[in-house]
Amino acid sequence: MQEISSYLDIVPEVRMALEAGRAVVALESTVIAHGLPYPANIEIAHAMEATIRAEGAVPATIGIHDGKIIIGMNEDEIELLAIMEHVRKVSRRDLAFTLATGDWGATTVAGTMLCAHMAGIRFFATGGIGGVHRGAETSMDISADLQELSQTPVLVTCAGAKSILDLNLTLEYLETHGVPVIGWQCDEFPAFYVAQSGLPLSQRLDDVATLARLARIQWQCGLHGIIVACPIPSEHAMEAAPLEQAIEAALRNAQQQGIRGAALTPYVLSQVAQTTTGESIEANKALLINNARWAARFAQAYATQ
Ligand code: PSU
Ligand code: MN
Repeated sequence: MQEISSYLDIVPEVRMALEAGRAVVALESTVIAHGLPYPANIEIAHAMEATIRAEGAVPATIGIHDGKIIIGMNEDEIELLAIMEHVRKVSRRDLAFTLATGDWGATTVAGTMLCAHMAGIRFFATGGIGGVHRGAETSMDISADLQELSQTPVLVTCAGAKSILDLNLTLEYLETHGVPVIGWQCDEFPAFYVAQSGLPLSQRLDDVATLARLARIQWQCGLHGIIVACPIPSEHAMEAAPLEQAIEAALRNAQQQGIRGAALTPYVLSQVAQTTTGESIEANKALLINNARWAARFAQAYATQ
């Protein structure tokens, strides 16, 4: 029987950092392949890595190719994912399939958490998590990201979730499944492009030392994922009303065209980016870099605690 590690291809820089107990931050690849248009996707992927390095931590962009989970994709691999047409979107259910077929795969939040955990990485930066979709009471479309958070011990730094989702139901689901949602220097769940959602969080932290202590306790107690929700920096935040119009139009189009399941999130993201003519891409970039910076600081605080 093969070990898990025979499916992992951990680049030397990441391997050495992990062995030395240094700070490593995982990055997802679905945001590159399916979340943002070219060439913004590739610029942002590099900018996030550079931000993590500038904080003294090691980035590890995770993706799949040729039957291996790549932990620390190189520039060429990131470029390929960014331009390729047919990249599989890999959540938990897709991992074995993508490894078995040798396809290219971009990992979602769930897929990245799972692979990061296999490699021994505890910290992960992304933009927004998946969640409970609007209308989930009939469609049952609930992102596997939420289940993953309830079973895999990785801390996910994000800007909350997009209001293409039902954010209230998303928080309810997370509470039911025992996932802590920490407001990072904020009292409300952030709504991605918009700093506030009107939904209060009961747990707020302002300093990295307490956050690192919380993470250690969570994992020492055998508990699993943690969400740290960082609002988009105010100078890049968008106005809620036009965004809501763009989202509603995109959801109507999706319904008319019968777009459902795993294709729904990428479709709505691209429609919203088109109608907000690039403003949403700039905001997306700003919040991803902000999250990368904080995730690196959290990982550093944890490593040196
Ligand atoms: N939300 C975003 N941008 C993204 C995603 C979500 O604002 O790129 C991606 C993430 O990879 C997330 C996935 O894990 O979409 C969720 O997809 P689904 O709803 O099919 O689980
Ligand atoms: Mn879904």
